[in-house]
Amino acid sequence: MRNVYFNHDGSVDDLVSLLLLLQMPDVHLTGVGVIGADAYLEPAVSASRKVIDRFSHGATLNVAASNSRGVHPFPKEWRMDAFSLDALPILNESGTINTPIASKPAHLDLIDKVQATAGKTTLVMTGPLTDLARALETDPSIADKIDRLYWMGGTLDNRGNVAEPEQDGTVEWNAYWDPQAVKTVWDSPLTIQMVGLESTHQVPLTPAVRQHWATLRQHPALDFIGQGYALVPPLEHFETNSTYFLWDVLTTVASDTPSLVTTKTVTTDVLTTGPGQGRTFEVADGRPITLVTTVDHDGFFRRIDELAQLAD
Ligand code: AGV
Ligand code: CA
Repeated sequence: MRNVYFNHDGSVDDLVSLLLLLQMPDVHLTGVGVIGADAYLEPAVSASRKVIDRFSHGATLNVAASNSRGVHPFPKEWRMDAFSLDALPILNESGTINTPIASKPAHLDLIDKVQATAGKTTLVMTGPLTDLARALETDPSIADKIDRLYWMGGTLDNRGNVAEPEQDGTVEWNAYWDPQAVKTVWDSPLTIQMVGLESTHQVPLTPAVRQHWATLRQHPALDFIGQGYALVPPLEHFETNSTYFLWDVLTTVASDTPSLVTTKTVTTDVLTTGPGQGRTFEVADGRPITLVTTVDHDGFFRRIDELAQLAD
């Protein structure tokens, strides 16, 4: 069994990632932290607890709420999705929540769970890196107990997904929310696998993908996935600022089934000031990371189906 600690930010693909992590036969999920970045914190924490109640096969876990604050807030419209996810009937059949809230904020919970776990822990993070940066600042020794970080964030091709004033279009949102946190993690000894926008472009949410999930809705986890992705815009005629990709799900599934992606080692750095702040870029003599480059599209979607059906 691999120990995994998951820190996410409550968007549709973050919660689907949580659900899938709970199905992976070789994963022992040791903890979950939620940061109020791309979602309001309360519904994101609540929905996470309900996903664990409904889909964890009885494993006991708790959910730590983050008190981290970002530099550049996410659009309110996107953050509202967590209220809808939290209200989905499939998460509310029992009317009660059993999974407790952890006693400490997410960055301290991360330290506690990593230190209390025998052997090493793999980190999967699908939001900003703020909680990890704060954890490393509080207790740098956790780096010795972290096997690897899988992070959804950044892009190395200068095609960002932030459409806001005072930035230059080269930056990915999770990096933009807290650029200094990315730099702090880059300056740490952790082994990093980055899933940036260049690979997630290969797995857009499309009407065909939605239709496929609709035909499988007799499986509760695929019903949840279909309901969740019904809240957000697919890639139809052309890509807009709001078009959804399977960003976090690719990161999570690739952490468990590496054969679905190809990777390359690159040396990189992070900008923390000016209109490109949060930009991750290649540079000779930079910090080595593993970048996911291509995805087996059909194999990826088949793996989601397989994992989700383990929740039946
Ligand atoms: O940049 C991708 C990250 C992922 O972690 N998030 C959404 C995913 O959870 C931010 C984001 C970028 N574009 C978005 C985002 C959009 N159109 N709607 C909601 N969130
Ligand atoms: Ca996310």
